[in-house]
Formats: sequence, C-alpha cells, structure tokens
Amino acid sequence: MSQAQATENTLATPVGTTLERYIKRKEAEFAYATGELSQLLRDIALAGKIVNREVNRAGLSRITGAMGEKNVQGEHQQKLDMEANIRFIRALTNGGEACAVLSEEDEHIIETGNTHGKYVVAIDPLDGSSNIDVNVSIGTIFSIYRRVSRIGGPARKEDFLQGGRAQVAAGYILYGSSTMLVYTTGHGVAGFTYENSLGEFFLSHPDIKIPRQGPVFSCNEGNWFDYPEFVRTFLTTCKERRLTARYVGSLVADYHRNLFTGGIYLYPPTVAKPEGKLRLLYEGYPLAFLIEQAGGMAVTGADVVLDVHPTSDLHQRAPLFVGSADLVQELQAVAAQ
Ligand code: AHM
Ligand code: MG
Repeated sequence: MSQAQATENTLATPVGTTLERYIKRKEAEFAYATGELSQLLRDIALAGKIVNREVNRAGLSRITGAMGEKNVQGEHQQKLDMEANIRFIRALTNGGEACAVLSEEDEHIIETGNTHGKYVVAIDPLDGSSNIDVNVSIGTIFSIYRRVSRIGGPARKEDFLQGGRAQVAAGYILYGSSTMLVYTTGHGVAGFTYENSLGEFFLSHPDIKIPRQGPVFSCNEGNWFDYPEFVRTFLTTCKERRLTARYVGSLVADYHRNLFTGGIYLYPPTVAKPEGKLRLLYEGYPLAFLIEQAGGMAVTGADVVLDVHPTSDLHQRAPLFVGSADLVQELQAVAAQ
C-alpha cells in the first residue's frame, strides 16, 4: 500500500462513537427521557477523567511531593482515594442532577444542595485500597436511583435503600492498562475506552455479554480456612476441573476480566467477617445489576443479590459471588444444600 493510500484509509476511518454521542443517541430512543440521567452519566465520566489523570500521575507523587504533603504550589495533596471522593462529589454537585451522594469514604449521606435533583448516587470512588499505592489496576463503582423523597426537599436515607432492582443505572470505571467506563441503564451493557490524547471515552464494546461458562475463579484463597464449607466444596470442584485462579485484589479489575473471559469472582463470608467484606449499596448491587444485564448472575450464597432487601445500614456488607451464569448457579446450588 502506498503512503498516499494509507493516509487516505486512515482519514476514511470513522472517528468512532464518543460517550457523549452514545448517551444522546440512547436518550433519543426513550420517549420520556428528559436528559437528567444522561447529564448524571456525563458528570461521572468527567470526574472519571480527572481521577484517571491523578491515578496516572500517582507514581510521580514522590518526585513532585508525597501524598499527604504539600506540592510545589504549596497545595495540600490528598491521598488518591480522598482525592477521587472529592472529584466525584464535586462533579455530581456541579452537575445539578444528584440531590445526594452516598460514598464509601463518608459515613453520612452528602447533600449536594441540588434539592430539585431527581437522583441519588451511591459510589465507591476508588476501590482496591491495597492496590492504590502500588500501581496496580483500581476502579470506581457507581449506582444511581431515582429518589423517592419529595423533590425540593432534602434527600433521605430511604432514597438509597430502595433495593437493587430499583437502580436506574450502574457501572464502573477501570483505571488499568487502559481506562474504561462500563455501564448499564437496564438495556444491556456498553463499554467505552478512554483515549487520553483526545480526552474522550469511545464506544469500544457496544453490547457486552459474559460467557455462560468460564475458565477463571477469583478469590483470596489466603482465607481458605475461614471460608464456610459450601465455598470450599465449590472451590474444590473448580480445582478438580482445572479452572484457573486469577485474583488481583481489586474488585473492578477482577470483575472486568471475568466479564470478558467468563469466570466467577467470590468474596465469601469469613470467620472474621461473617457478612463478607464488600458493601451492598455501592459494590454488590451495581455489579449485580450490570452482570445480569450482561447475561450473568450475582448471589450472596443461596440468594440473588438484587433480591436482597437492604437493612437500614447504608454501609452494610454482603457476601458476593458474581460472574458467569453456570458457575454462579452451581455455587448457589451448593450454598442452598
Ligand atoms: P476496599 O473498598 O477497601 O478497597 O476493599 C475492597 C477490595 C476489593 O476491591 C477487593 O476485591 C477486595 O477488597 C480484596 O480484599 P482482600 O484483600 O481481603 O482479598
Ligand atoms: Mg471498596
């Protein structure tokens, strides 16, 4: 191919669908869409871009000023998880559509002041705390509800305690070898890859489906002796069938890999943590909503995650087994015995 032809081909290649265009197109497909949910997704994507920049620069922090110290401009540098928290809350506050945010980093609900906002957002701004400082993939997880409290008034706890089936959108951002945003509004799952030089997310995976079966199991086997019997029985069958063990220790990274390869992620109850470690409202529910939309399953043992009724504790924990439908069903059957 001549140089001229190659140039012509490159120029003829469509630029691709940006997240912005995709959101607009989807909005046009729903007769009653008012654009507010779209705006919320844009706000989350914007904060995600900023966090992505900070995550990428994290390795330089020792050179330009360690986290927790002042940087060259004399500004106090935040630890990355705190920084991410601030970025998401700020984006959701400025965007105007969320009346409140529930974050893993804050004990109480954060009122944004947008009392006319129709939505609330539950978020884990930067998940994978043990990997943050060592340059290993980490992620953001979010879950969106339409509020049930009076519009114009303050948000209430009940807005966040509607149960997983009431979610109107959910997703995650993976800060990995490339940064991706994956989300659902209940009409399938779409994935977008971030193009750093253009500052845009581009549609890269239009309709993600998880394989029914998969070769991977992902859990912290260091906890083996603290796992309940049904988990050990299930894991033993995985090993007998020569499944592969893969565990990053970042939920988003492990989940994302299994979404594409097929597999099961497990955070079971342990002796020390009888409810498991992960939080139902901003880890379990959103990832369960998304996996069901991708054709997979999520259970807490015998029960389906999205059918679990929340307690009054906004930061409640629940065991999580999530991934390929056949594997999760198998685990569920052993748990129910
Ligand atoms: P975090 O919210 O403190 O980051 O904890 C959640 C993380 C998950 O990303 C990961 O799957 C799990 O904790 C790892 O826990 P463990 O080190 O017990 O295996
Ligand atoms: Mg977390």
